[in-house]
Amino acid sequence: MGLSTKNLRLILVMVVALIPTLANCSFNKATSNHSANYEQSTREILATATERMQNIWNMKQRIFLQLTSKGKSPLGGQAPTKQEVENETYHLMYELAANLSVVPVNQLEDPLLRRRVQRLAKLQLLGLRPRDYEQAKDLLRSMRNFVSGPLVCISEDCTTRRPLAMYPHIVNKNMRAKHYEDLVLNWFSWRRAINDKDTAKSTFIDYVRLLRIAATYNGHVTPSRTWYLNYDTENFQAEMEAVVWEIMPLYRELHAYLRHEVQVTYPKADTKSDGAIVAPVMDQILSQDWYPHQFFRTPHPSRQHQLPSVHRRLEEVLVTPVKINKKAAEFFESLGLNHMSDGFYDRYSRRMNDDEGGPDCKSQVYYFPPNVALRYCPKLDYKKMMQIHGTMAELQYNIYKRDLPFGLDTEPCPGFGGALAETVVLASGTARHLHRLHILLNDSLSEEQSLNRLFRMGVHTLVAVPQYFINDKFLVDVMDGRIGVKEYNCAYWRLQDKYAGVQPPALHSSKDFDPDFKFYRGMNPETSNTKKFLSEILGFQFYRSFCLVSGQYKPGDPKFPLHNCDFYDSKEAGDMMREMMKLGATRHWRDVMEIATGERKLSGRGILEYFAPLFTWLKERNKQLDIEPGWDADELCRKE
Ligand SMILES: *[C@@H]1O[C@H](CO)[C@@H](O)[C@H](O)[C@H]1NC(C)=O
Ligand SMILES: *[C@@H]1O[C@H](CO)[C@@H](O)[C@H](O)[C@H]1NC(C)=O
Ligand SMILES: *[C@@H]1O[C@H](CO)[C@@H](O)[C@H](O)[C@H]1NC(C)=O
Ligand SMILES: *[C@@H]1O[C@H](CO)[C@@H](O)[C@H](O)[C@H]1NC(C)=O
Ligand SMILES: CC(=O)N[C@H]1CO[C@H](CO)[C@@H](O)[C@@H]1O
Repeated sequence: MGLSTKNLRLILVMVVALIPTLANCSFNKATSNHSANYEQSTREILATATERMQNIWNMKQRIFLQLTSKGKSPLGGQAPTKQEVENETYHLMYELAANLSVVPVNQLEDPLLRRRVQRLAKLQLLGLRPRDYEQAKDLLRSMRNFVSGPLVCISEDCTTRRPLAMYPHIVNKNMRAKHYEDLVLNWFSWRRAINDKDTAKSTFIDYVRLLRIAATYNGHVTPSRTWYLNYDTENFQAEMEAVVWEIMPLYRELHAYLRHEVQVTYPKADTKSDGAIVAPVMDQILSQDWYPHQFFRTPHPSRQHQLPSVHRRLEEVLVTPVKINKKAAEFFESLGLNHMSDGFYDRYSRRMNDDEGGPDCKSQVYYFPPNVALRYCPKLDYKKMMQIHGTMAELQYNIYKRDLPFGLDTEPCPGFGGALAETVVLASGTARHLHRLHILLNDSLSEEQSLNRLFRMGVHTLVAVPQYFINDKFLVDVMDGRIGVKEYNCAYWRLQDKYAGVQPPALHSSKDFDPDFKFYRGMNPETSNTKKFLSEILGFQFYRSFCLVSGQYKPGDPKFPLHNCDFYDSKEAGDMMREMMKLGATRHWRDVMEIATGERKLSGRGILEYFAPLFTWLKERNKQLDIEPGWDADELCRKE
């Protein structure tokens, strides 16, 4: 394929398409006749594309059936490979976007058709020319390898031991580490391993270059418009930042308390008395959110206030993974959503092989309308139990949106489905829900236990959210040229300082390149930090709404706090969820979120109300300990 084929074809098609308009430019442009013609030809393009998409879905279905039938191919013949599906999808989306980009959208009268064209005519990486697209995939593969490739030799000890991967090996090591020196050593070892000869940095630079090219194809002068494509908002970053500041008072209290714990445990973690927490320790804090032997103290550390262990009862009650799946599916049936039939479990629900996905395997949802399918992780514990509720939410979403025309059968913006899933994950983990499942005897925890649980949830959520934002902002500011190559690293630390109170473990310079592994993971639009941020924030907003409408959250009533809300059985919540799912991408995400929240903007309100008791406790505790929340910027990065 020649370099400029796409552009050349674009120009040709454009000229042809413009002729009727030009011939009649002195007349009212919106004559119904032209729009009828445009609509007609647009529908034809889309019909052909839908056929090709149907073909791709069939390929996916064959892959699913083959994967899950122990090698036998139930439909006969060799199933296609994942690469073939990817290739077909790429070519379809790429050609289709080119064909649709010349449709005069404003002349289409049918709003649904207009929206389909708008969504399909602009692409992110898929809009790159074949050669660039291949390179983008290679770069993403390299960056994935930074995270999970066995690359790291700690203390140069690779003659006797296998090299380690950041995830999961080093993350697990850090979780268990007891000495500050080890945390720091691991921190440096990984960065040295991936950025030897500037590999990490130059990979990142190459990738950003491609993101910029993708943006020019969309006609976006500001490249981040393409990165934030389906958020369809003038300055989406500003909206995210506003949320970060909204929850900052809570974050600062948690940060101050954690810093105090750091000083007690790791006197050597010299914070230069500016109040920031050292990055390797902050990483450990995040990895220990649910770890029973964490170094920081929960609000009520004594044994009697520990969270009740649910593991044994969970195994007794839920017995098999299939039973967990059915219980999770039942949650949605109780809301009045789809019933998952026996036919579904027979044909479209399959267990992952034991060797697949490792100890922390994640269930997968397949979408090949008219069918949807599930491959589930056969593990049995509290975390998996909550996660499978999220997976079932995704399955429900796919069932509702599969009737929409191709192009609109997606979530309205990346992370929206994740936010809906988050609500059910939150509900399923409450004492009230575990009591309903006969796993806990009581439907509420004691006040002390409750606070301990909120604290762990707080570490899990509140420490992660600013990191999603920082990683996303760093990428976008580089992409848009607000950060120049020479200042990458110092700019990164300025963001860490400003939004999270985190600093490097030693004086660093612009020669280093220090982003963490989640930064690289977020380079893939499928798993972007933007998407994670939105799922988390919007998830709490939805949760609050579902809990209010179901009467399971009554502000001011200590019997019905938001953090113990289980909206199981609430038809009102179910109606909202169904209505949103059924809309797919037919409307702007703000219109869709408004159905449940009555609001059209991201807000930290859900998070703030959920963690309100923790906030109160932290403020009092910090006062008692005479801890001043906040930090001052220290110059810990130098230009060289
Ligand atoms: C231009 O549009 C007018 C009004 O719809 C129509 O009557 C006329 O035939 C058109 N002329 C050409 C050249 O298409
Ligand atoms: C990828 O798909 C295109 C268009 O469908 C096809 O022409 C090409 O041969 C495929 N390439 C590979 C490597 O499968
Ligand atoms: C795009 O247009 C070309 C030329 O009309 C056609 O051959 C091709 O099938 C179209 N592809 C899609 C996906 O619309
Ligand atoms: C359930 O917990 C509440 C609050 O801790 C307590 O008052 C109540 O006695 C407990 N009920 C049972 C049956 O243990
Ligand atoms: C409203 C209008 O002008 N309709 C005309 C569009 O063109 C067709 C022929 O292609 C006419 O039959 C319609 O009357």
